[in-house]
Parts: sequence; C-alpha cells; structure tokens
Amino acid sequence: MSRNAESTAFRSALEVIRAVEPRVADAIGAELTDQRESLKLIASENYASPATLLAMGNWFSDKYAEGTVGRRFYAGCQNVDTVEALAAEHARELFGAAHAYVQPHSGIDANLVAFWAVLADRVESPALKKAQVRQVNDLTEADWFALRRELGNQRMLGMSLDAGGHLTHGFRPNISGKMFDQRSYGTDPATGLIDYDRVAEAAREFKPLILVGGYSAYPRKVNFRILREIADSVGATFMVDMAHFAGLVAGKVFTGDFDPVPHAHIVTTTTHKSLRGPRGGMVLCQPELADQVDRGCPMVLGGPLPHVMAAKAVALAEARRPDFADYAQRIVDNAQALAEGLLRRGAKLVTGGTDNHLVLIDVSGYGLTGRQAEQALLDSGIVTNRNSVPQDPNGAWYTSGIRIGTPALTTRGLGTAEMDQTAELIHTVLTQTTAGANADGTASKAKYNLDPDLADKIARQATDLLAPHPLYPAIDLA
Ligand code: DSN
Repeated sequence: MSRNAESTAFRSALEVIRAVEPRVADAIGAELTDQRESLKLIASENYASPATLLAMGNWFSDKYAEGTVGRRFYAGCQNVDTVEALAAEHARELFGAAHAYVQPHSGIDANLVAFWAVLADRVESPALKKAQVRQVNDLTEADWFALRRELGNQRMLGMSLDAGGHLTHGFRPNISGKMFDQRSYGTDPATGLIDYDRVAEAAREFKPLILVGGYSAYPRKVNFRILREIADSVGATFMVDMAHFAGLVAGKVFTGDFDPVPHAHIVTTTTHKSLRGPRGGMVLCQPELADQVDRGCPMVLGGPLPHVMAAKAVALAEARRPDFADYAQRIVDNAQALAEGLLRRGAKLVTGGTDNHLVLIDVSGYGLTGRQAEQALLDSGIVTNRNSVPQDPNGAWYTSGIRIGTPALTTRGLGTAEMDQTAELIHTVLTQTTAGANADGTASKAKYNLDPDLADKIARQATDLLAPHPLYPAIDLA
C-alpha cells in the first residue's frame, strides 16, 4: 500500500466525522499531535499499525455474534466467523498454542474467562457428573446451592500487587479478590526477585486451585517451568497472564523455560501492549480447557466485538512476520540501555535492572513519591505512570515508583543511544524536582516544585529526540 493511501484514509475518515460532530474529529486529531510530541514511556502502551487501526472502523461494529465460530446465537455471522477464525489461527500459529479464544475485550475480561473456565472444569463439571445431570439447570435446588457455595470458595495463589502482580490476580478491591480465597507470593526483599522456594512453600501450605504467574510491573524474566512444577506438586491449574510481555513471547525473545505457552494450562493476554495490536484480550489454552474457554461469551463477556477481532487478525498477522522478532529484541535492548543509563546517573531501580520491556524506578531515592515524579515528568513532556514498589510505604495511590517501558518508543524507531539521552532527561527532571508542602506546612505526597522553564526546556529536548523518528510518518492530517 502506498504511504499516500494511509494519509488519504485517515483524512477522509476525519472529514466524514467532522461533518457530524467536529469536536470529535478535532479530539482525534489532537490525540495524534499529543502522541507525536511526547516521549511515551508507559510500559503497557504502544502504537498499532494503520492497517490495525483501520480494521476497527467499519460495519463489523454493527454485528452481534454471541457464541463462537460456526455456533452462533445470531444469524448472518459468516463474515464474523471468517475474521474470528483467522485471528484464532494466527494466535495459535504465533504462540504454538493448541487453542485460542480471541473474544475478550480486555485483559481483565480474558482473566475472568480463564478463571471461570478453570472453575467450570474443576468444580462445576465434577458436581454435574456426581449429580448425574448434563447442565446446571437440571440440578436440584439443594445441589445448586451447594455448587454455588463451592464455586465461591476456591483458592488462588498469585503475585502480590506491590511485587508487580496485577490487580486481577486476587487484589481484594478487584472481583478476583472477592471471588477467590486468595494468598500472594511476593519477592525477596533483598534482591526484588521471585523466590521460587517461597512460592513452593506457599503452594504447599495453601493448596490453591489456581496458581497464577505473570505480572504488570516486574522487570525480570519468570521461569514458568518451575512454576508449573510447583502447580503440579499441589494439583493446581497453572495460569499465566502474559499481557505485558506477549510481544516478547511472540518475537521469541522469551523461549524455553521463559515462554509460558508450553508450560501453562491456560494463558491470558492483552493484544495492545508489547504485542502492538488493537485494545483487547485473548486466551490460549490446552485442549482440555478449550470448550470451557469458548463459553466466555455469554458466561462473563458481553457480545463479541467483531471489528476488534478483525483488527486482532491483522495485528497477529503482522506479529508473524520475521521483522517482529527484531522489534521484540530491540524492545529489550532499549529497556536495558535505559536501565543502564539511569543506574549510571544514580537512580535506584527495583531488582537493579531489567530483562524485559520495563524498568521500575524507586523514586524515594530522589525524595519524591511516584505521584510527584509522574506529574513532574509529564510537565516535561515525558509520559509515564506511577507504580507501587515492593513493600511500598506510600500505597497504591501515591506510590514510590515510576514504571517506564520501551515498546512504544521502539516502534517509533528510537535506539539504545536515544535511550541513554532519555535516561538523562528523566534523571534531570527527578533531581530538579522537590517535594511540596501542604498549606499547614506538613509534607505533601502530591505537591511538588519544578522550575517551569526547566520543564519546558526538557520538553523541547524530548521533542528534538523524537524528531528523527516521526510517528505515523505517512499520515498528514493538515
Ligand atoms: N493497565 C495495565 C497496565 O498498565 O499494566 C494493566 O491492566
């Protein structure tokens, strides 16, 4: 496709939108400008390709398609079947998975599908068998009451939120923490690393139904072979949430013990982080869980989004190209260069570095909370997000950490030399920012002081750093 075609496609789309609600067209244009001008270091974001973006803006959005390929609750789903089957085929081939379910709308939805597939397989099915009935509607009231109690009283062991786990791995304010009797494994306070012996000990004591591996803020590789052995030793189903690092698995940077797909019974992911697809989720699983996973809608999901499944098929086809492996390796090279640049300048990093796409700065070393650091960086054109660090004294709102990641800047084409310059900009902002005070003179966890002229200067330097790597160079909306 010619570069001109991309420009024409997006300009025409905005013209059509502008004729109905110009403020929406303006906001879309403004978002492109903002993304072009800022250093996007949010570890969970990326830039999807024009083909992926365009696959979402069409009449597939108008179609209901509850059920799965070839078994729908609505007529007229033949074209939805085509794109859903294609997305699933690309996912299976890309990850070497036995089964792929591409309907989840997000990572949280994918995790809910996985939890309920395991509960259905390990709790509901045996109860139906014991009662000698085919489905839950055939149970007596007494058996149904007993089954509901049993479904709501199962155990999950996952990584704690402040050690880098995700809130859906049993955090009490999330439904996962309410559905399951949950315990967490943390990291070694001295090294910040997962201590597999401690995980095994916790599994032996707690005997979870589900052992969850995976993270959203842990900067190291995880040995999924060892976690599977731990799960097997206590009869747990092993689930991995690879939302953050799916691109590194797809690009074969994480292989062998570090590739979750051959080791886990069930793997969940988002499609929009390092995988660089549309916003959405996906579940991969072993054959024995496939039927239960395919019941995700209407079990816990609303109607599938066929336009997003079409975009997933496009993005997964892109990830199967040879150049995606090079992209995935450059993500890690860049994260390591960023970590080294920060360490050399005196920053304190959780675990002292990174093996993956993300770096977690402990900003207490700069005398700041995560919230103060996040805002000061934003004033300076650097977009990050605050994050807890292990044993964080500031909780999940103010935090003591800043999480930064390289998937987006790597997509733009920035390399290791520019990561060192990025480290310099971040370190300068954080050393020049001081914690502020409340009106009554007490220390504030939110207020901070940063010279606005310095913030402007850093923002200009960030723009200069990005200038040789224009975002969507073929798209000119002017
Ligand atoms: N919001 C995602 C992240 O930033 O890691 C996870 O839900």
